[in-house]
Amino acid sequence: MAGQNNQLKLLGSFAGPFVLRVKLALSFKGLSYEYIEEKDLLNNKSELLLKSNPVHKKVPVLIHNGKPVCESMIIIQYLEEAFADAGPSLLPSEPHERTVARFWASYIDEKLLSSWMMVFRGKTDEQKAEGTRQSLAVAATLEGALSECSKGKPFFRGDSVGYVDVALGGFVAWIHALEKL
Ligand SMILES: N[C@@H](CCC(=O)N[C@@H](CS)C(=O)NCC(=O)O)C(=O)O
Repeated sequence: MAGQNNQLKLLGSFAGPFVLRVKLALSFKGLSYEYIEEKDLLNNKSELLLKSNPVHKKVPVLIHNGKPVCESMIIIQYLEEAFADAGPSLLPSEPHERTVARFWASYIDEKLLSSWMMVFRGKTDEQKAEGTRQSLAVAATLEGALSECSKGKPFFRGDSVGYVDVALGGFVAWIHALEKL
């Protein structure tokens, strides 16, 4: 648990899928934190955000005892290391399994997101159709990996929730929206 000498703050925005990843990880680990909503993320970023994440100027940012950590999956790796005794470990301890989890989380960020963006932001019907085609191909690859790694169990690594589930879990609402589109 984050005690008085272990102060955690999370800068976020309410609909942010990347923020949700960090909220999920904090919750699975049972870590308490102060949540600070970035009220006008797109038009008027707070001083705290600009100071804490001067490179990307994006949320989430975790601030641990005054020190900022940026980028959702890097924050989760940080939580694993800085709070190793808190709650269940999200990354497997075995080095190869750990690397496989990182590989698929990075695949989600690099491939799934870029194809979704094509659907949401494509300017022509052709661009949107190409985005849909790529999204379905990427999802099929992910499905294959999920069924191979989970061995029919509910989570990516089997019985317990982990790093890849958290990487995808932030997007559940988006996936429903994409299905409608
Ligand atoms: N790669 C980043 C992406 C973060 C991101 O895109 N955050 C969005 C909100 S969910 C944001 O801050 N957008 C503000 C902007 O683009 O100016 C991560 O994983 O944390």
